[in-house]
Amino acid sequence: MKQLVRMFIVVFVAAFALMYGVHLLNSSEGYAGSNTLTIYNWGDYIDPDLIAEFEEESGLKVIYQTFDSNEAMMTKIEQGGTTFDVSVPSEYAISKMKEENLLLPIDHSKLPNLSHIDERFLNLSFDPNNEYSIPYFWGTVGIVYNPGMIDGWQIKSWNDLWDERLRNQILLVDGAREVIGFGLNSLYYSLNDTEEAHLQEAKNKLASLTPNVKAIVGDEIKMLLANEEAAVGVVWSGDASEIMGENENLDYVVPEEGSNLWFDNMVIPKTARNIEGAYQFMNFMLDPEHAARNAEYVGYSTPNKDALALLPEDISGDERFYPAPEMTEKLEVYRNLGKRMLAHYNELFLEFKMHRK
Ligand code: N2P
Repeated sequence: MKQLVRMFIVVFVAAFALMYGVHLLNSSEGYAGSNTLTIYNWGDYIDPDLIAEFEEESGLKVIYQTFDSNEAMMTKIEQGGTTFDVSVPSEYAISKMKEENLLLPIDHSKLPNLSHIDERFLNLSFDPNNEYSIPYFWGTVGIVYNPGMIDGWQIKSWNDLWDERLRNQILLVDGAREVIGFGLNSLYYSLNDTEEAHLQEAKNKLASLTPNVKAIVGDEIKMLLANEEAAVGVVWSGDASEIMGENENLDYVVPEEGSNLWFDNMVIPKTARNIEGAYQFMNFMLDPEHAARNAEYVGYSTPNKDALALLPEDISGDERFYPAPEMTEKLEVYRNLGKRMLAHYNELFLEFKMHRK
């Protein structure tokens, strides 16, 4: 009997220890030991072969998680409980995260491959001297469209989207800044406008676009447009380039009223556990050969000048995706409008989405 009790205690203690261990692992999401590196990136934003190669080269196991908007990413990091070692916010999010003390400063001496980045993408106003962020991809927001599905019509402007020939033909990227931004741009306001009257005007104008909007979608927007499920999409440039690689009938335009120029950069969140690993990964991605392969795979534009030189001419010479500096002059970069105004943009976007239902 005594033996039975002892056995029971041993089993009980072992089960408890196991449960406690599982709890410890779960309580800090993503963290599974010092030989791991946790990356939090946009969906469809890396060539998976590069992750495998990095794991082999570094001996680290990569835990890879994705997000589909800056807002979702920031909320998750702000809430805590995560151990992301590297993330890839856009410029206004970087500025906000800096303000909220969510990022670690970056030691450039640990990134010898930073020398491959084109100066044009360094030292930008959202992060002077790249103290907290390292360029990953850049691009524009625009309209990808299928002229064959709309009688050969060449779309040129945001205002074209309201044309009744586009009934139920438009797919929109699921982004608050993007949608409110083009609403403002269609009225010739800045996409950083904070005047309430202008924002309400944009909201009402967007509400009147509803009959033309087929859906607001995430990364599946590429598949839907490539399969000709809709004639028009409001997308990030790199998505357009990928769609056009799948279906030659499509074209991409940055609307004449103006649009967004964006920069996504790698950062080390304050929550990082493997800082050395984060540097190793960033330096790996800055290597020209890796950056070129990544750009070719995901379709986005690389800020790495030595990677650009390795890309085939039909990619690097395509002005729709590698516009010359004078072509991007009239475009606007999203500014960090402050916590309250950014929340207000999100609300307006949510109201627009509800209005559709
Ligand atoms: C990739 C999303 C790119 C984000 N799926 C543009 N900032």
